Amino acid sequence: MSESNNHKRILVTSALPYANGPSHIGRLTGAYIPADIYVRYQRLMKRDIVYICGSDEHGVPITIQAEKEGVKPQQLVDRYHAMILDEFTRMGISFDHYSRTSAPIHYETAQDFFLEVYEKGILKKKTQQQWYDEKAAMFLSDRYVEGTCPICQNPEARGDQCEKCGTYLDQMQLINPKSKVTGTAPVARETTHWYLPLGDFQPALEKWIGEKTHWKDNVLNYCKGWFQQKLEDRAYTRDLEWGVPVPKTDRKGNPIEGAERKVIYVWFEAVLGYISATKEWAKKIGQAERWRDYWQKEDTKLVHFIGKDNIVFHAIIFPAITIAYNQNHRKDDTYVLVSEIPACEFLNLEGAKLSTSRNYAVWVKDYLEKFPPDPLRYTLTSILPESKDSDFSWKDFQAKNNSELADILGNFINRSLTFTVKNFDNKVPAPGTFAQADLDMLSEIKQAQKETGEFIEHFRFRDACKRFMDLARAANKYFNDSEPWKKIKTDREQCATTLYVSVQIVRALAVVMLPFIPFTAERVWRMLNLPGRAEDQDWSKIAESTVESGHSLGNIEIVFTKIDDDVIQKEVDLLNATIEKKAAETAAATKAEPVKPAIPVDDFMKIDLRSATVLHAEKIKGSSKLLRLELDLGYEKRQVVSGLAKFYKPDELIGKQIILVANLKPAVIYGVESNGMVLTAGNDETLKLLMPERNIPNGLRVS
Ligand code: B3M
Ligand code: ZN
Repeated sequence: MSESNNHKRILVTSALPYANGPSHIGRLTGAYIPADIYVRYQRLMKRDIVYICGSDEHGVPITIQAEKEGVKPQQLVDRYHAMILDEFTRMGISFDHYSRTSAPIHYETAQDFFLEVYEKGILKKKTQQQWYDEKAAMFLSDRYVEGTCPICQNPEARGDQCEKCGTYLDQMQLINPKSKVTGTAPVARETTHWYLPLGDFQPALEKWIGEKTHWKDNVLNYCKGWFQQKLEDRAYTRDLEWGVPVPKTDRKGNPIEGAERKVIYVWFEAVLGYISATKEWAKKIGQAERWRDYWQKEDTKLVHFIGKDNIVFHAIIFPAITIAYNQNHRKDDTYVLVSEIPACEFLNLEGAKLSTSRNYAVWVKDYLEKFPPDPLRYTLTSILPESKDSDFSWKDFQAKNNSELADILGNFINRSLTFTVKNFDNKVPAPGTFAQADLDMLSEIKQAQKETGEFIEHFRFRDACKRFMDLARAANKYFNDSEPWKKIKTDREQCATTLYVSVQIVRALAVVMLPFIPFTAERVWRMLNLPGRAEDQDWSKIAESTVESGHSLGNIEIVFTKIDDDVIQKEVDLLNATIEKKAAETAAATKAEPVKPAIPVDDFMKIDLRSATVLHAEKIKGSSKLLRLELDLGYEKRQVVSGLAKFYKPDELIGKQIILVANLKPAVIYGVESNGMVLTAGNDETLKLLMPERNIPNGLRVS
């Protein structure tokens, strides 16, 4: 997987976070912590690397939040852009440049890509139905409409994507759509958009991904799934006010009919944000054309760090747009395709799903008010959801801080340096003859440096983190076994050797820990009183470089403070309080209806409930609420009329098993005879059919 040898330079991107709220640890985990480790390591390897990111400031996630907060979208993104950047900075995420998609240079880039594919005739202009909210008088783009996912039945799938199963949806596929704006059921109305015919690019994409045999399974499996379903046309534009406008004229000045009030779909421009941010970076460093090296030279390794919900956009959509752009284009203005997509799975919190809307999260700014950044970086790295979802718990955080960072790493650094300062007049002593244990320890430094580096190159950050901590483990053992506190009295020379070797380990640790816990690394570097910064060192020379005998050490401080149980308990309580508050709110919102007067059990036994399967369902003419169902009760067939039309499409009911009140007197509803009643729960908004948990024979008596 490590292709660095074939590449002259590396461009690393982290997903552009929506500037619609503060960051929580889930956001931090997927795309930023691992990227930052990778980048810091590559810098130490002296590779040509640029790390790019920025705020994603368009799309419905922004406008919905702006409406919620009662501010203009621009005000919203200005506030959160600054806040998110500040949080990243304080967590030590070391972007070379952090831009934003409302920057003029981004508009230019996004419009240039649109025009390139538009003018080549690749885009298809089509008039199709979209969900329209009559009350709000607007088309419901993307997250403005929610409904049931046709694939996994998640009732809260969004108009663009189902978060639960990851399916990239066309909003018209949603079952029981509902407007997020007014809560009403939308109607289908025609509108015209430009579509990218993804299907036309499928052969090229399949061939290209076919060569990426080293990619992570999660990414490859997602892609395979989409290819199997066949890629379809995807709308490149939206009916929205907020976003990058569709250009009104092409590059020759000819008008583009129908461009008014249309913007480019956020995902089709946000991915180009990586390019515009690189352009901005190049300007910033005074080499305006430098961005081309990273985007337009084939020996660039482009690495996208993302969360799994963004895979389709980085592995299919962005490459498709790029292939479309490059087609029959000047050779000196074509773009590279992504080389690596180390996508992460999701992070859970104390065994439950993180949720911004329920405020069930650990917010970065809250965390930073109480703890330093490095223990969180370390904990998140050690539990990174690299191949499956993982879980953050405060207890685990405490254990990682106390038993690993403080007891192993911090302890070794402190005891070895303090001992040197006290017994050798603050100076690194001259070593005597190296015994086997000393030599073994010195070669462990080399081994740790090599293996940690290899893990990072292969995007195995958990293993890398463990490997670097193993060096500290080995160092502690070495220090214990050498017993310098005894040797100082019996064999001063051997004691000096142990301390000399220990100082070399501390130095090596400062560099090896840097990608993971950069703040601590620099502190340790200062304690060693070495010139420059830890981040300026050369990773590949860690084992060769030494701190000379006679060198004076700096001020030795405790590097990690232990965290007490009660401090951790407070955090756990805070999360529990959030859950309880939400539960109380939900309970209050669904106030229990009063229970009806008691009846003798015999009365209940008079009701004959039976299982039945829906054989056929259709709308009843003239009614918007009623469906006519034909049911199979095993021993007979029945016809019933039920008020399900608002909640279920006839087709989706066929084959479903339901529970029927089988001995109701027949009634005629809308001219159709109904012989029974289907059991449902919920109100006019939330109605659901009751169904057996698994299939049972039809006609079974239910009690
Ligand atoms: N803003 C989604 C997200 O924040 C989206 C990523 C864009 S990457 C180009 O998860
Ligand atoms: Zn789904």
